[in-house]
Amino acid sequence: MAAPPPPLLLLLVLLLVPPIPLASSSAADLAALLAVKAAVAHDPGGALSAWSAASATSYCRWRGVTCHPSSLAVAAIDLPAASLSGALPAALPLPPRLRRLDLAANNFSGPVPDAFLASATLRYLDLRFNSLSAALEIPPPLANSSSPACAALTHLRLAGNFLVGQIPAGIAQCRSLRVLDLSRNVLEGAVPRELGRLGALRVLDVSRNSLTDRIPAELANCGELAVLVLTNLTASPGGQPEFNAFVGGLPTEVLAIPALEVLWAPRANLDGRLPLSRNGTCRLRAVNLGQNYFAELAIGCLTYLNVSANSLSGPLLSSTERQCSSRLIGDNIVMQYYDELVGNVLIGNPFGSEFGSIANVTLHDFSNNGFGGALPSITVSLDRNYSYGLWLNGNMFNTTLSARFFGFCKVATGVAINLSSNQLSGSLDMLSSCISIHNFDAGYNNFSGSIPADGGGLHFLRSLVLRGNNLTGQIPGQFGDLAALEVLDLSRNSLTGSIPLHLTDASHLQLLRLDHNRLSGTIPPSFSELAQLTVLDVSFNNLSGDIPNLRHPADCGFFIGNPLLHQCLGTNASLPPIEAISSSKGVKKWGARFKSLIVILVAASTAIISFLLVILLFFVCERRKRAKISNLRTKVVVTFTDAPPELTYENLIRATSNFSIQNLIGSGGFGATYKAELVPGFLVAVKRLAMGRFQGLQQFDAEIRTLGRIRHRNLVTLIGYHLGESDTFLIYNYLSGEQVSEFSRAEPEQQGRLAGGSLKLLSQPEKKTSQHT
Ligand SMILES: *[C@@H]1O[C@H](CO)[C@@H](O)[C@H](O)[C@H]1NC(C)=O
Ligand SMILES: *[C@@H]1O[C@H](CO)[C@@H](O)[C@H](O)[C@H]1NC(C)=O
Ligand SMILES: *[C@@H]1O[C@H](CO)[C@@H](O)[C@H](O)[C@H]1NC(C)=O
Ligand SMILES: *[C@@H]1O[C@H](CO)[C@@H](O)[C@H](O)[C@H]1NC(C)=O
Ligand SMILES: *[C@@H]1O[C@H](CO)[C@@H](O)[C@H](O)[C@H]1NC(C)=O
Ligand SMILES: *[C@@H]1O[C@H](CO)[C@@H](O)[C@H](O)[C@H]1NC(C)=O
Ligand SMILES: *[C@@H]1O[C@H](CO)[C@@H](O)[C@H](O)[C@H]1NC(C)=O
Ligand SMILES: *[C@@H]1O[C@H](CO)[C@@H](O)[C@H](O)[C@H]1NC(C)=O
Ligand SMILES: *[C@@H]1O[C@H](CO)[C@@H](O)[C@H](O)[C@H]1NC(C)=O
Ligand SMILES: *[C@@H]1O[C@H](CO)[C@@H](O)[C@H](O)[C@H]1NC(C)=O
Ligand SMILES: *[C@@H]1O[C@H](CO)[C@@H](O)[C@H](O)[C@H]1NC(C)=O
Ligand SMILES: CC(=O)N[C@H]1CO[C@H](CO)[C@@H](O)[C@@H]1O
Repeated sequence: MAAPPPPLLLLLVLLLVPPIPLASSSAADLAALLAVKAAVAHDPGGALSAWSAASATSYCRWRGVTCHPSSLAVAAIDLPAASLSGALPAALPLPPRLRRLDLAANNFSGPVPDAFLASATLRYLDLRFNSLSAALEIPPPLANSSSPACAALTHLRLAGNFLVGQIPAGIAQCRSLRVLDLSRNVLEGAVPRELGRLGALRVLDVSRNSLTDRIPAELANCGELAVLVLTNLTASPGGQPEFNAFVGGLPTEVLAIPALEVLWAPRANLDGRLPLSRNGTCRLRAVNLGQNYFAELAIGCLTYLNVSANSLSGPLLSSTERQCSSRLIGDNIVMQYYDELVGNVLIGNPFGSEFGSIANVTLHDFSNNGFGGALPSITVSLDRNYSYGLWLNGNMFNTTLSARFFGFCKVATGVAINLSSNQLSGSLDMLSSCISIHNFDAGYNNFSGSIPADGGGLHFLRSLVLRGNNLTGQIPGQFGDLAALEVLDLSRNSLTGSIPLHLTDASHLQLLRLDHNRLSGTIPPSFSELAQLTVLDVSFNNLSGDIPNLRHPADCGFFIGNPLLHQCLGTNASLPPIEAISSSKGVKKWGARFKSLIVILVAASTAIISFLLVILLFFVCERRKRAKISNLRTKVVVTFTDAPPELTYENLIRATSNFSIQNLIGSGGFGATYKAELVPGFLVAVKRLAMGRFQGLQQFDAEIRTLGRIRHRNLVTLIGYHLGESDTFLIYNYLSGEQVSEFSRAEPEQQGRLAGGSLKLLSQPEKKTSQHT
């Protein structure tokens, strides 16, 4: 309870602390601090244990509290990640001269208190990753204040809460805002055009909400805007998925904001042209518009460009007309966003780890579009020590490799190229001119001729994938000279001759696939010396002789289809460890023998212990696996009354193409809605709730409660739901246009009853469940 401080105590404060320029504010400060304390229901870490009326005289020394240097006025409260929880009352007061409030990563609930956004002194407000709910409202300015509400606020960070309703247009009053982060909430409606009045805005992040509508061209008035994040796909497990689905294209004016450096909007349902102007956007460095419907493109000076999986077609023309630095110009906050966004999207991407740090890499991803014709000659202007990654896979390029195409190899420190799944043909000879190549994937094309032997000069080559072409001739032994080579995949060609012995000198080889060729002869036994070789696939050739003893357990499937090859004996459990081999090779002095005996003994006992551990681990894992499998089995759809038997989890996933954007019919109020045709003529609308595992029930409940309120033209009666570990959705009857208009003519009362009816069904479920196994 926010008890006012006892007057006696206050008097003590006044007497004991000698120079108090703003004595009157100290009472308000103390009251505000104690009100925060009172709102905290749980403080398992004891973060606020010293916050008590008993030590009121020294509140400036309470944990997390910072006072202005020359007064008792509280300037900052910093209690991030302090394990605090409790409901913040809407009327929670703030210390009158507070400039910074950081309560991020706690578990506060309730609304964003009015005073937080009404304060004329607060500059930095960070409430990210709490459980705040309700609609966000900008209150009128505090009484007696001459300045508008939130006039001083530069950072407003509310990501990772459960804020609902629309983004309030009133945020435009917060004239000083530089960073506005509203991501990962359940906000719906449009991005308000009033945001264009925020002249100082540098960062706007609205990703992972349920926003719809057009991107307002007025945003272009935010002349300082450097980072614009409309969607963000990489969700951590249990994190909130992306439901923003906008309408129309990106306004040209927004793309032309001179300060804009990072534009992030993958799978945002955007379409139209992508007018990256060649003139004005030289600052633009990172653009992710993957999985949209853009159909036309011009490339600026982009350090990161991702337009994979759009509808782009025609020839790909490079249009970098003038030199611009590859470096980001922005301040720390821009760099931070760049690292976070680009870094995250590259996790798990085999090219991503190629160059170590993303700081000195330019990446262009044009994959999975309809580009055709000749390979582009891309002019990248790279600063010193920059590497270059280029994805052109999954297009329809149909020419040969040319010297012009490899032009960037001369300026880049390292190069990675993915050309897989095109219709390229001709020889691979040009490849040897790209000395800086690290990673080259030209699989599933129609390259022919032999593999260039001077590839032995590509000393940085780490991964070479040429599978699924029409290559003939022999495997050049020169690959053995490549000390960096880790992956060599030449499978599914028409290679002949034997496997060169010299290949086994590529000591870092991890993966070697030579399957589905016409190789003959024996497999060099010295493959057994390659300590890192985990896959050696030579299946479906014409090899003969023995299978070498490999360091890693041999998978007999990698040797089948070679009728003359001796029988595969499976794992290599009998092979002694490397140390034992090397010492037995050495000079055979008595001491050395004794040593090797010890080594063998130690190795043997280690092996026995490891064996036991492995068995133990196997049983533990097996139990886990079983538990997991039984979890997976509970993909249950609960249905009401007389829902047809086709209404199963499996069918829903299939009928929505795994919630593909093609089936999206709307988005808003807690999630996105998809149309699904379960059997011909039987349509349902599936509303997938935007939430992680923790918020699940809470939001599910809220959805059921607000069902009556929500007017979605395609939602009428709830016929079932699925409440799963990672995914929850509601299933409604899908009404055609006619039925919808009939429904909207119904009396409000009737609508209420309809929703009430669904509710009742939920609470007394005469339900049947369909089990998916
Ligand atoms: C946060 O608080 C809510 C109650 O407000 C509770 O249901 C939830 O479990 C808490 N979450 C965590 C992670 O502590
Ligand atoms: C994007 O999502 C990733 C993964 O959840 C997260 O780490 C990152 O902070 C998000 N970035 C932005 C700018 O929202
Ligand atoms: C670039 O500038 C030139 C003249 O400076 C102008 O003619 C052209 O239209 C501009 N291009 C774009 C895409 O803005
Ligand atoms: C481009 O975006 C897609 C998703 O839209 C992602 O899978 C891919 O890894 C991205 N490419 C790069 C080079 O980051
Ligand atoms: C390559 O594709 C273009 C269309 O993109 C087509 O006009 C041309 O005939 C094709 N060339 C070959 C050799 O297939
Ligand atoms: C990037 O390049 C600059 C010089 O161009 C160098 O100082 C810096 O160390 C490089 N960083 C990395 C991670 O390679
Ligand atoms: C170039 O970058 C690599 C790492 O990417 C670094 O090890 C090297 O020192 C850099 N060289 C120069 C000249 O900056
Ligand atoms: C190249 O792209 C294909 C998809 O078209 C993908 O399967 C392959 O893993 C990519 N290669 C590398 C090295 O990333
Ligand atoms: C592959 O190239 C050869 C000529 O080298 C040609 O005869 C064949 O038709 C091409 N195949 C495809 C699928 O384009
Ligand atoms: C491979 O190339 C030969 C001619 O070099 C051609 O006859 C054959 O059709 C090609 N195979 C494929 C699958 O394109
Ligand atoms: C397989 O190799 C043997 C010699 O090792 C040869 O006699 C035989 O003709 C080859 N078979 C095929 C189908 O090439
Ligand atoms: C200086 C001034 O405007 N003071 C006013 C502050 O607000 C209260 C009521 O909220 C008035 O009583 C004061 O006169």
